[in-house]
Amino acid sequence: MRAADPDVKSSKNQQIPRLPEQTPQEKIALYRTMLLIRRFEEKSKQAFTQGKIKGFCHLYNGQEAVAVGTISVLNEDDAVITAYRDHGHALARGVDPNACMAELFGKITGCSRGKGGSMHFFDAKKHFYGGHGIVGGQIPLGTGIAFAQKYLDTNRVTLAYMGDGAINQGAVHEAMNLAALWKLPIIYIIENNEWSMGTSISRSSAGDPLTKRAGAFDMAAIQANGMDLDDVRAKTFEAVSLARTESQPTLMEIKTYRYFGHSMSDPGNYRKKEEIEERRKGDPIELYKARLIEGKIATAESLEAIDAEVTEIAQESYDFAEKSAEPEIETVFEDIFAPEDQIFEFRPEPRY
Ligand SMILES: Cc1ncc(C[n+]2csc(CCOP(=O)(O)OP(=O)(O)O)c2C)c(N)n1
Repeated sequence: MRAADPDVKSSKNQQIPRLPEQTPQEKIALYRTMLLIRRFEEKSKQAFTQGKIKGFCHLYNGQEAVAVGTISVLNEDDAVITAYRDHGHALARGVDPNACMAELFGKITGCSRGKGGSMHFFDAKKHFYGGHGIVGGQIPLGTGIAFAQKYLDTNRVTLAYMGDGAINQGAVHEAMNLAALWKLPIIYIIENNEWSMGTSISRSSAGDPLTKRAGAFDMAAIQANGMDLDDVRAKTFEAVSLARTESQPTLMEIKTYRYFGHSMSDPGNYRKKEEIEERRKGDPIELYKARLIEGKIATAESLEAIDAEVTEIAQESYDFAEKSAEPEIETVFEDIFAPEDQIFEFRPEPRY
């Protein structure tokens, strides 16, 4: 583990496994997932403008390589928890695009039965634990999941994402302290897109890089380039290996950029068009596409066909959401308490 700051401890374990070589099919599949997220969100942007999606809608455009790269190194039963900018993480985790779009439309077929909306996607079967609207609120929850993973000897790990603004929340630091103290298998991922609503990072956060914060807890730290899928994968793999083999937490900072406003209702007057245009030149999907073509892993034509396929999936999800029913009024009283069989079982001897 490479420490991003001299004050931050590196792992003592020299036996960190190497990121396995990917087959061409696996690489193409990651391109497909990034493009699916992009096309899905273009469709949701359109639906919002048409008034079919109500409430908030935070787009992930520009940040796709973060969710896809990080989640690609997980096992299927590892946990993912994130903030309200959650469409990309859910789709990367394999949540059904139809259920995601239906959730945006507030329909009963949605992944949270139409009661969560854009900020509260959820799919326990995929180990995707939200979608959370309170800035930083998902971090103590994710830490609790990692605690349970360790306590129950599961050998699973948790990825807990937050924005660069969330790193200043007190609860984030309380959670990181406990994770370091109890050696929990969690990776805290700061998606640094440089903006917290209309506030630039230079006006919100002291200390650069943000991974310096890990030093206070003697926690490993690492940075990645969020516009480069391969870099995200390699760095996340290091952190995940450390969590799985040594049960040690890591703080990751992934540098990225969002192309649209904070949410669909934000005209984004706080930054110049030229800034966005400049950043679009380093688009993670275009970069990866060029890499696939240059490496003769795929042809431009085959990638065009993938584009057509995922564009169709996005359209189908829109049609599915449109046709689906609204939740019945009685459902408002459902999904409030955990079902009996999901209640956490305490063991007499704690294992942390
Ligand atoms: C505790 C709390 N305070 C304030 C807000 C209002 N709010 C919503 S998003 C946001 C900015 C967060 O920015 P960041 O963490 O960088 O995430 P990003 O939107 O860039 O993904 C704020 C202040 C909130 N939802 N929760």
